[in-house]
Amino acid sequence: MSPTLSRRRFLKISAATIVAGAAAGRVSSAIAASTAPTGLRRVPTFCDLCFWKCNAIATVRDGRLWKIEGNSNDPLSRGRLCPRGTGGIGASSDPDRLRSPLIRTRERGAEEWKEVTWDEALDYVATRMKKIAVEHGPESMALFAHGIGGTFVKHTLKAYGTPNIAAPSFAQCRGPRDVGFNLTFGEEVGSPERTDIANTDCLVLIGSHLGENMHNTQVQEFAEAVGRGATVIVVDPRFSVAASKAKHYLPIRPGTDLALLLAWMHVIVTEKLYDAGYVAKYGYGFEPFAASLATFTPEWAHPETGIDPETIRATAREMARHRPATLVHPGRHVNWNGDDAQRSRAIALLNALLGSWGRKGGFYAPASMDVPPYAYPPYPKPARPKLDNPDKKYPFATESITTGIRDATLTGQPYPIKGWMVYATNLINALPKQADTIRAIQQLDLLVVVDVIPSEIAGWADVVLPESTYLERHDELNVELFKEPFVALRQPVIDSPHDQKPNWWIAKILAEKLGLGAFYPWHDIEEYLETRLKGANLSLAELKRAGVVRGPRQPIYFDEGVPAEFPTPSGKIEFYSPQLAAAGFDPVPRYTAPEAGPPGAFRLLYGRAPMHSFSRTQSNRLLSDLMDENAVWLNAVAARRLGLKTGDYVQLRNQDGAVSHRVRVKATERIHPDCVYLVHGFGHTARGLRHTFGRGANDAQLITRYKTDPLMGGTATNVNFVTLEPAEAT
Ligand SMILES: Nc1nc2c(c(=O)[nH]1)N[C@H]1C(S)=C(S)[C@@H](COP(=O)(O)OP(=O)(O)OC[C@H]3O[C@@H](n4cnc5c(=O)[nH]c(N)nc54)[C@H](O)[C@@H]3O)O[C@H]1N2
Ligand SMILES: Nc1nc2c(c(=O)[nH]1)N[C@H]1C(S)=C(S)[C@@H](COP(=O)(O)OP(=O)(O)OC[C@H]3O[C@@H](n4cnc5c(=O)[nH]c(N)nc54)[C@H](O)[C@@H]3O)O[C@H]1N2
Ligand code: SF4
Ligand SMILES: [Mo]
Repeated sequence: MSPTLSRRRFLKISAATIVAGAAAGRVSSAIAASTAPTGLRRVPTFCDLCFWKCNAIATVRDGRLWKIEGNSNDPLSRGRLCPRGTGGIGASSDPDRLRSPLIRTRERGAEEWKEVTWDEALDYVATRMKKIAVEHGPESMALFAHGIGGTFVKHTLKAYGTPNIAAPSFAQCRGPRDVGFNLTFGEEVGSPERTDIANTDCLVLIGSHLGENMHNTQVQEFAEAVGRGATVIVVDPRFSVAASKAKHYLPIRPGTDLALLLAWMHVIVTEKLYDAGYVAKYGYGFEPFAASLATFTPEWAHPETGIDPETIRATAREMARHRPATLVHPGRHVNWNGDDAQRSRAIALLNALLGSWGRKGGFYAPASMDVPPYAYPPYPKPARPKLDNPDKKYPFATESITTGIRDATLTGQPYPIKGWMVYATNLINALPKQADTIRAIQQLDLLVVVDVIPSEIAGWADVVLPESTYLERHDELNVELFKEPFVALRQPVIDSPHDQKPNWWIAKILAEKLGLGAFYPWHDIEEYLETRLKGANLSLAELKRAGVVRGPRQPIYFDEGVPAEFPTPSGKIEFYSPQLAAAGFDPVPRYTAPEAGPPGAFRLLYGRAPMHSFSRTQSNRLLSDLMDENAVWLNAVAARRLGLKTGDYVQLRNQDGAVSHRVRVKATERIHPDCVYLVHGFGHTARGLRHTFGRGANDAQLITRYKTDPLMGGTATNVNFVTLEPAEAT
């Protein structure tokens, strides 16, 4: 059998010859060094500083981690890591790391612990999980897990019998986008996104702040697109790094993007600038959709968005001029205002008018290698269904809703949740309304946190399990669904410095202590990986050496023979959505103006800085050297009015009285006067994070309200408002 490629749903398997030979050839010079007597070792692995999973080569000199670089055979990193990836070695050497398992000695949240052995810690967890299963049923234990490292913990919890497993990447991030695209094309954009930035002639970024959002391949392709003269249109209330590269920058009033999208589509439809052949062939319900746009003129959108009608017309025409190689980027973190799935659907529809789905320079059709899953025994069927979305209240949710599990924990309905296992997600900073998270935690019989540092969520745990960092462990294989399919290996580069353990070991030993050893027929992780790889006719030895094995490039556009299939109910691109109509929602997107805040208050917006990931990297000394606190962006005119200047310290107070740590002002013309902006991840409150504790302001503390997306349960968080108060400089 030769390794095969599969394209989810719609590409026939084609005989494939693997390009591992080339891979091995190219990486061999790197790997040759691994046997050198100088003490220099080079070990391929993949990055974990974010979810892009770039392939990398780490160098160890005299037993110490020295550097980490991109693997030149990697289609994702293309040989270059982003600043976070390069600084990843600081995760291993972080002096604030968790060192051994801990059991709480005082009340929850007091952050006082005793060190215990792994045996004691996992016995403690297993005993309490068994008690929960007996007294309430295994469904009463929930798992929150984010990232590929959660694979084995999920496996253990499914074997234990719970269906309640969720990650913040759905309701707090890309869920509305995936739902909006699914309703329109029958497919999601995925991660890595299927955006063909490499070939686009016109890139439209609506809030996606590439360049600050450092998802590697996209940023590299964006830079290249700018270099070759592609038109860039950026819509953002903040003059982002991306905006500085734009031909057209539209400083939109926050929360009004759907009005702009409707006006753009109005222009494209009324001026007949759309791809009529594509729409006729693949579209469903175009007429009622087109009719619904009649009143959404640029003049109508102007007072809403603050964008003048001529700019709306000029940008719509420019997009149409470059079609189908125009890419209106779907964004990623899109839970902004509560109408987010509908706004994302409008983005999907605009792309549909431009004919960019399935086309070069638009959205390509990704493929992955076919690496069969490990043949485990079947999981027990939970006695009760998952409870995050009871009675399908959010009918179009495609994944579990973290905040739904939290709500059930608070109310005990539809059934009680008594335990949380938390793997690699800082729920205190990732979920809106911290107070609800903390109240829910107080109702639990058991909170277990697996983390690498003493994070905020670890601070509330009964048991803290210290994990080896990604540079010290194996993980599940990365079988990527991408432009070029590949399989990648994460493997230990160095040993863990203290008593930390990898997730697969923790999950396996816990399963054994729960009497679920039958779900771990493999002896160690290498045996597991070898078995999976054999199923694809690949070898672990090869992957250990090369890090990545690539499949040959497949057709990725309709023009190259990819069948134009749209797995919606109509089998077509749904301009008008009968599914939405049947569920009582707008079948074509409609705009509602965002609610205004209290007088004198600024809408709180937040985003990314190139050198940090979420709330996970601020204690990494290499990355904190590059940025060790955030600043609050404030419009320069508003700053003058308030008597504030750049560098002044302020506290932010929100509409409900929540107050931030002190933070410096960045007074700038580069932000709309209606809003202020913070980089997420600063303002840590966990005392064990000695280096970063209290530095900067924490957006999560100020997000005491959210609006729920009625289609899919996303928690929209750009609905909080703050005022600024002077704070002491020391
Ligand atoms: N360096 C770094 N890169 C990352 C991450 C990281 O932690 N660090 N995280 C990754 C992940 S998981 C995600 S989801 C992405 C998130 O990154 P993206 O999906 O690119 O963006 P968002 O976080 O939604 O949006 C932030 C931008 O939207 C603008 N914005 C806010 N409100 C509005 C509005 O009403 N209208 C418009 N048009 N714009 C608005 C803000 O000014 C800001 O520029 O980043 C990814 N990349
Ligand atoms: N206020 C606010 N909320 C947000 C966002 C925001 O910008 N602002 N962004 C939203 C988005 S887009 C997303 S995707 C989510 C992200 O949500 P999360 O993924 O929860 O983000 P982090 O805050 O980075 O939390 C990651 C946790 O994992 C730990 N960790 C890091 N490496 C490892 C490891 O190797 N093993 C283990 N076991 N643990 C590890 C970190 O120390 C940290 O405690 O948050 C969402 N929520
Ligand atoms: S984008 Fe940066 S942080 Fe994310 S995986 Fe790639 S190198 Fe690592
Ligand atoms: Mo995200």
